[in-house]
Amino acid sequence: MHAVRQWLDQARSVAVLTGAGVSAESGVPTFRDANGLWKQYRVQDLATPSAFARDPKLVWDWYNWRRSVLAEVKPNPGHYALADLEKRIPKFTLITQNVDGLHELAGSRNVLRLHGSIWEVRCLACGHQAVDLRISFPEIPPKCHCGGLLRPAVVWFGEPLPSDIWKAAETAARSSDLFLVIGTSAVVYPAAGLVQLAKSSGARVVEINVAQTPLTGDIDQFLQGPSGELLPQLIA
Ligand code: BV8
Ligand code: ZN
Repeated sequence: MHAVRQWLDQARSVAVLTGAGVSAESGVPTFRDANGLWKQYRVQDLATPSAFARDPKLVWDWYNWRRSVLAEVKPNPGHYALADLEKRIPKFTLITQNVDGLHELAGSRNVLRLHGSIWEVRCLACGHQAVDLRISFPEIPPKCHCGGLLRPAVVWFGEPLPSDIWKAAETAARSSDLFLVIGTSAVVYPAAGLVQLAKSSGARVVEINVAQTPLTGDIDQFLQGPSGELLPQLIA
């Protein structure tokens, strides 16, 4: 921990990649320990265009369950610590795989949302995209004012990431001298690939997770523990 604190003090540009683990202490189930109700589904079975085409109601039931859980939760000390860190480091980029919006709620400004937002919807017919905070709709699946079907404006498996956001994330990883990877199982690509990109560009890589991941053997420092506890200690 002491070494990482020193690296943070010396860092000119820091990039951070977060996953569902940073929201776990806010009470948001990660994908691995999702509510028993959805246990019989894998995220890859629900978060895909074909699942939505086959059964838009089932997919919306899942998203509405997640939105209703998220409507009750707050950012945790880990989110706030990252928002603080952003104010202290000359160049700081927060890259998140999460769609819950908790980083922004905690005050993070420069957030690259690789996988979109659960709080935005997009019309399949007219393409209109907007924030929609409703946790119950007049009908499921919800319809656009044009009559088209609305979908969650998130990136599903098999869908490309928004290219401008992905390019900004690559640039941030490549130009970082310290890369923090926090609360992710590092199995989803291309997001997880940012770690290797940072490493091969000369960054020091620090992982914060309650458990080891496929990355743990390849990085400079593994801080084992809940991010909601370790991050505030790191920036104290
Ligand atoms: C793409 C948005 C190409 C939706 C998500 C084989 C077949 C088919 C596809 C593929 C394949 N191999 C690779 C692929 C590509 C695929 C992929 O990576 N699949 C994986 C599963 C193998 N990727 C894609 O399809 C991507 N698109 O490649 O497109 C393309 C290019 C051009 C043109 C067309 C296509 C799109 C991927 C994005 C999918 N969308 N989410 C939604 O959220 O509803 S992914 C979703 O799952 C999340 O966003 C997140 O990214 C991922 C879950 O990962 P984590 O965030 O890490 O969460 P998880 O629960 O897994 O882990 C939690 C971690 O926290 C654990 O490590 C745990 O120990 C830790 N933890 C728990 N508590 C704490 C903690 N840590 C700290 N503190 C704590 N308290
Ligand atoms: Zn429409």
